[in-house]
Amino acid sequence: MSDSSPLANLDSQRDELIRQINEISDFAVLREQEPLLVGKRSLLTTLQRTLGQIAENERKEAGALLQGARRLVEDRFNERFAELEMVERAAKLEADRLDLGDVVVSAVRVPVTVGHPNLVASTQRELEDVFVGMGFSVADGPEVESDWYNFEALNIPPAHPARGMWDTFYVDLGEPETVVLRTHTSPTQIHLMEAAVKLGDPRVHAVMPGRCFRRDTPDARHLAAFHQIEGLVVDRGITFADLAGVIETFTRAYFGPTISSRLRPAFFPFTEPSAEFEITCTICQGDGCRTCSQTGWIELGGCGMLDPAVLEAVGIDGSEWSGFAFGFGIDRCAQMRHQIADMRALIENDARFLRQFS
Ligand code: FA5
Repeated sequence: MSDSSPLANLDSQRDELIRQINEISDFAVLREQEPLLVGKRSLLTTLQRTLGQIAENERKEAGALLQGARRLVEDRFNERFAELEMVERAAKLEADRLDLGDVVVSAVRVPVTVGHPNLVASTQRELEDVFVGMGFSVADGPEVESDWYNFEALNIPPAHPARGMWDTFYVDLGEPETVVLRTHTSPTQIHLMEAAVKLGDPRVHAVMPGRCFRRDTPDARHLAAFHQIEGLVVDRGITFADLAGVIETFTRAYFGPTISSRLRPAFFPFTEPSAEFEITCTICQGDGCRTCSQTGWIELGGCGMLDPAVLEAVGIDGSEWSGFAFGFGIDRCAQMRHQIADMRALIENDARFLRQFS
């Protein structure tokens, strides 16, 4: 090939093109450079066009040389294309795999929380167990009551000052103050005694847990919607000693032998005599704290012997039958058993608090 031939530098031009191809390490760049390296705008295509300027006797050989150079460049280009395409695909797969990995990892990292009964519900069940163990059955009553069940049958006539003991939510059904959200579980006593009388045997030995409502301002030991467990025994020859024995047995069974309890004279219109039932405050162990208003004692409930007026209201002969009743706060029991300084924690749904009792 003469020095003046357009193909005089073909070998070095071919090597330069192969060097450029080798240098490219990015698939997108290689694709972008394709027209310049091996395509229509490439040096080899330009040289192809110069073949016409070469003397006819040399043209065939020149064409073969150019063809050989093109094949080498194109082979190297195709190899590099395949290499970089593979690298690109592997990177994409790796990115996809990482995405999936994240999902899997985050799914594993998120702790699986399993639900469990609320502390008040489990306390209610424990209290029921204690009383069932003492021979009581478990009954249940409506949360919406007529004025008669919540007050009148319990010896609290309209306008009686004792109504002030319970700040009541009324249900507006047209006639004012006739339907209430029950303020205590005591109306269930009336339902049970009525049912027993209907069956012709006034004997009852039952506890009645349930939700109650009062217009009480929530504080460390009060909620507006709370729970009580009512107890009722009607039989022949029941005395205050039976009541005191049941309360003492319950306290030891539920709170353990280290908790002291005491009965203090009190007034409830539906029991006579009546008492309030208190236990040592478990938050301060009796020293006095905010929860027990510095008294060292926490009131759990009220109790007493059934008032003859109540027996009469349900048609039970008070000269033949007698009985006692009690009503405790279930939330208050949970609070004291688990030393919860503020009862409002029971309804705040703070998972960190609730998890302690799973
Ligand atoms: C009564 O409700 C009577 N029915 C109890 C009773 C039953 C007396 C049978 C005699 C015979 P008292 O209002 O004191 O009583 O409430 C009893 C208990 O319910 C309280 O000691 C307390 O433990 C709980 N309690 C009352 N109000 C609330 C409240 N707002 N939040 C949480 N617990 C309460």
